[in-house]
Amino acid sequence: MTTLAGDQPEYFNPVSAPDFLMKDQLQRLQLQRLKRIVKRAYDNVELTRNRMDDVGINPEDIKTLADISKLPFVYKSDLRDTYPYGLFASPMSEVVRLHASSGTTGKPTVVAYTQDDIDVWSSVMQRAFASCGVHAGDIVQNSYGYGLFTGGLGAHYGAEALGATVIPVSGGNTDRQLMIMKDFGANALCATPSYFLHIIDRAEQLGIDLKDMPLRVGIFGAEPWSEPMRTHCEAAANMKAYDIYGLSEIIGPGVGSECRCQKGLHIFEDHFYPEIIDPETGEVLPEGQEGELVLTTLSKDAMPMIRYRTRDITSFITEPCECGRTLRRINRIGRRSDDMLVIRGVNLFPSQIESALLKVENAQPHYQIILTKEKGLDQLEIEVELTAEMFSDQVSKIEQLQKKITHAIETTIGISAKIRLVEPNTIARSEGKAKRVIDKREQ
Ligand code: DLL
Repeated sequence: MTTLAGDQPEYFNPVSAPDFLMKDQLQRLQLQRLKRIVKRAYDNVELTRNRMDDVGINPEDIKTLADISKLPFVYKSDLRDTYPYGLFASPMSEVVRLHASSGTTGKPTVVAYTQDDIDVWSSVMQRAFASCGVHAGDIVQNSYGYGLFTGGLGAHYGAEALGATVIPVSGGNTDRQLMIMKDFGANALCATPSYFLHIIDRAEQLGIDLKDMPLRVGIFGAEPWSEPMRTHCEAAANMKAYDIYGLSEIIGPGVGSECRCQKGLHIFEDHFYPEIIDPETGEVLPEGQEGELVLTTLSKDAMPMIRYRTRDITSFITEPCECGRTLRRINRIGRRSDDMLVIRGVNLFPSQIESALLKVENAQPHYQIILTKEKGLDQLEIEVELTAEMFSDQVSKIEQLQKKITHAIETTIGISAKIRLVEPNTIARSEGKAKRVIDKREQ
């Protein structure tokens, strides 16, 4: 059992108490909330009512938690088709906040919150911080973007509710971030992992050793990242790096979070009911099998999501966690079913490149995948950035590195790739989610 500072078991902390409910208590609460939210969606959202009528199911048919599998799914496209307010279950007079996620094409998808929804969101974020070992009195530098993106305000409200001091710096202006981090004494940092990578690089260029900073905890999420990346971040700043998961459609950050065991993410199941399904057939998979995460909001009033298809691929971890939390855990989300690239018939996920690069000494996880077509055949080129140090090295050393990277990547992905080493700082840095793929095949 991990303990709080002061040697109290974590479950003594009132913030974290709901993480330690007995299984039957939790399930009773889930069922009670599920019945209420299904009825609310049926009564107030036309799309839900029509879909449920189509399959001949009524809110009264939900008698057990297992009955959830009888309900129809909701897809991202449903948010687009009912843009902007078509899935709201509350009148606008009760909606206190809107957020939106920028779609890759056209209109964003809009999400809504009542004051109660904002309070639930703050409470789950508070629990997420607590499970990563952030306490009242800590100084949290919040480098998630503020605005329509849920990262900034989600982390902000959670950290304030916890009693921490928030620095609402948002993303970008990295030199200033570093100055603030040092001068204000930030001991926790919220950022996307790719932005933290950028912070590490910039610190190195400026001759700043992050290990001398008071940073103790990083709360990283909003995009896939890997175990080797964790090791890299933790070593660079002598800190602990935790994974936090969430999505706007469900609430924002705070759907799930790692605890101090760093072995998977606990889902805050009293508010978000998770299922893992076969993305092809839609069937619920046996516990432990990998598939698509489907989430139901159990207490979100303004915009209930019943069986929302996240497209995120993961699996449940079946053993209980050493931290004592009874909340179910999922494995890190390494990929989405829709970010799979098919190259010459072989499936490739960008996160595989990150893992391969981090296995090669002196290679940097700054990369970009460029896809083109030559004579009808897919061509895969991967640009990988050199460090300033390597760049000034002998040609033979650079060639050696190129060979090692080529080998590491080809053995990971199983097809040949052209590796192009590029000058330091030539690949665009992200202040939020990294864009790793440039697909020129359709143009
Ligand atoms: O990214 C919410 C968030 C903000 C989460 C800050 C964590 C921290 P969206 O912009 O709607 O919301 O994007 C949601 O991002 O379906 C996943 O594909 C991906 N994602 C989020 N967290 C993780 C993570 C925010 N820890 C989409 N690991 C999700 C992998 C993640 N992917």
